[in-house]
Amino acid sequence: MIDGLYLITNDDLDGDLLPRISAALKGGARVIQYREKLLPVAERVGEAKKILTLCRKHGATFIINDLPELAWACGADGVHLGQGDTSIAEARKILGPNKLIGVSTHNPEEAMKAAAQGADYVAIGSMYPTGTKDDAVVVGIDMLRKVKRAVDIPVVAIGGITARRADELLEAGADSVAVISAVMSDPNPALAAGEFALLFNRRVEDPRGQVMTIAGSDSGGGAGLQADIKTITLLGSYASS
Ligand code: TZP
Ligand code: MG
Repeated sequence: MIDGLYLITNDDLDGDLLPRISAALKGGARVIQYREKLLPVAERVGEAKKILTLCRKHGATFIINDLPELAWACGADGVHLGQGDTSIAEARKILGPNKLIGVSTHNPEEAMKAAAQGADYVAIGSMYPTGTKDDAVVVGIDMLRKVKRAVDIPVVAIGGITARRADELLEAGADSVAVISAVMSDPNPALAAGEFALLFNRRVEDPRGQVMTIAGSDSGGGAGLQADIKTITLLGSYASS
């Protein structure tokens, strides 16, 4: 299942990758992609299995970047392929019909091709300038709208996304937003992930319960009934006063 906050890992320079992922999952990340380019592949299997265990604990989806063989070896839910990686057909042969295959795209043509070849979701980026990927080209939010119109599989927006910017991506139709630095480089990954996760509550079909606030009125909207109602709504509940 690809929706909500999609967190991609970065290089584990400080040796604290697992606690950071665990915190992000507690904050509400729904998908974790293990994107490790430095460690020898044989050493990635053990780390990937540990991340898988964390994902299972939180009911999150676990995706491996680049390598279908690694996804298969560690029991992940799927693989994410770039335009120059293994073909979708080859990945499908390795992973079988039930695993997820995601593909990085940059325009509707690439997205439609990926969908026709059996991709389960596409990523489209870069939405904004990013310092995380050297060769990322900004395609912008209008390209997200075009890709969303072109395919009927989930569309993940990626590249330079912050919690403040995510709002307009959700409005443009993103099913999920993928981030690295906004969560992995934050001193508090749980809080950072939580900020994103709250944004997706607007898609909850039925409010999660009803909450009545008993408070004074603050016409500035920073406190009182007005602030409470905003908070309750962000939490996905139905507010009354
Ligand atoms: N693919 C396109 S942009 C990007 C990748 C992997 C980097 C995303 O990182 P950040 O820090 O969220 O901009
Ligand atoms: Mg790749």
